[in-house]
Amino acid sequence: MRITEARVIVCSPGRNFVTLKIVTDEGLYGVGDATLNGREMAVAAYLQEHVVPLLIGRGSDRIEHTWQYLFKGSYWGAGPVTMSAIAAVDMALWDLKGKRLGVPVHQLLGGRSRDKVLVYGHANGRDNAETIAAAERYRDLGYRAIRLQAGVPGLEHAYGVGRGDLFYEPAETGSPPEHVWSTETYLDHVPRLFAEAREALGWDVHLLHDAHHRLTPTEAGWLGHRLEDYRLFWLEDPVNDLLQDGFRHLRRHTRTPIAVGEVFNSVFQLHQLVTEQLVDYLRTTVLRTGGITPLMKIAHLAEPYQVRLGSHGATDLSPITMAAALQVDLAVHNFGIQEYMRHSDATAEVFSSSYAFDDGYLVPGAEPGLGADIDEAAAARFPYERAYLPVARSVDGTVTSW
Ligand code: GCO
Ligand code: MG
Repeated sequence: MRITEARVIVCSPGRNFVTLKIVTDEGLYGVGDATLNGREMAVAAYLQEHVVPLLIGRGSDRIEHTWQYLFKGSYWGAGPVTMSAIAAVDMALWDLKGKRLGVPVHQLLGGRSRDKVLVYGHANGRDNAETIAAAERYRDLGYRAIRLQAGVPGLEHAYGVGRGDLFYEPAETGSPPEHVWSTETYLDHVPRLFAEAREALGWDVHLLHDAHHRLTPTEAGWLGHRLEDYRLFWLEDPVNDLLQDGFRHLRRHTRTPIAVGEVFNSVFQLHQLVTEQLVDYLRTTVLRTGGITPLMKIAHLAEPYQVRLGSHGATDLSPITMAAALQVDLAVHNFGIQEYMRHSDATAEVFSSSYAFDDGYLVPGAEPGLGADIDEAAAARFPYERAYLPVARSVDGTVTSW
């Protein structure tokens, strides 16, 4: 099968998405997600100008070879724009191979290691009571794992809060929203949130929390230690993900399990974390790290160290990424949990998917390929709108991690 056309589709059904559709001379097509939140058009241009011309006329079946060609051929190594673009090609080629052979992609990755994929939902509210009420709603829907993000008294905004209790979408059209951040206020508050949550929800549900890269290793060690009493499933991104040495320091101070890696673009950002067993879960996704092909290698590296996958699954990853992630989650042995933030109704008008939520798990459909698609006519009804992620400042005005 030869590639005859590759279309870059940018749309904004509730938020921006960049999608690649690769069409072949046999009439089959494959789809891939290339969305990089807040910097979408950089990836669209990279694909259009630098990748699409290299795909036309190429055989669609040489996935590893094409991956290496695009990665090594670019010379500059792994960065978020390059890897998001390569990921879209990789997903689309796996989709095509599955469709051509008439099997879901997990069959090509070795078949199912499990029947269904444990997911966690994102409960949020302006204060602890609202957040706990949202968690109760999730539990009523059947969720067995829930991430709690609450507003912090004294701070106008906190990561993870907004747009309804079961939804969260940080990007805003127009200029970047600015939030004021105080680590002291936050550290004071989070243990109280989990104390109240365990009191209200009991112990029969997994609880998670995202610190969103904002703490120093010492602060994170202190927080992890304080949270031990509430037995978290994980504390996510406690420190800047790229500071691998910071995790050694953190590990000495807490037994709370640690998850990192939603911003990682390559195995080189995580190999030390894995081989020194400094973390418990990798948040690395198919999209950010260059596709299914490299994520399978990362999973295999992590398996003997008992580090498990806990892939990022926020709303800025389109249903195509979610479908691709589920194929990996089903196949690898060392799967832990999958983040599942629900997409908006507008997003569902444009993207179709065959996975379904059932009693705390996502169950992928049995259709060939990835099991997700884009309706281009529907996409055209939602034109791109420039949008930015928030920027945070400390109380004295210093720019800090959001
Ligand atoms: C998560 C993430 C997201 C990110 C978002 C940025 O754990 O789901 O931290 O909420 O902030 O994906 O685009
Ligand atoms: Mg996160």
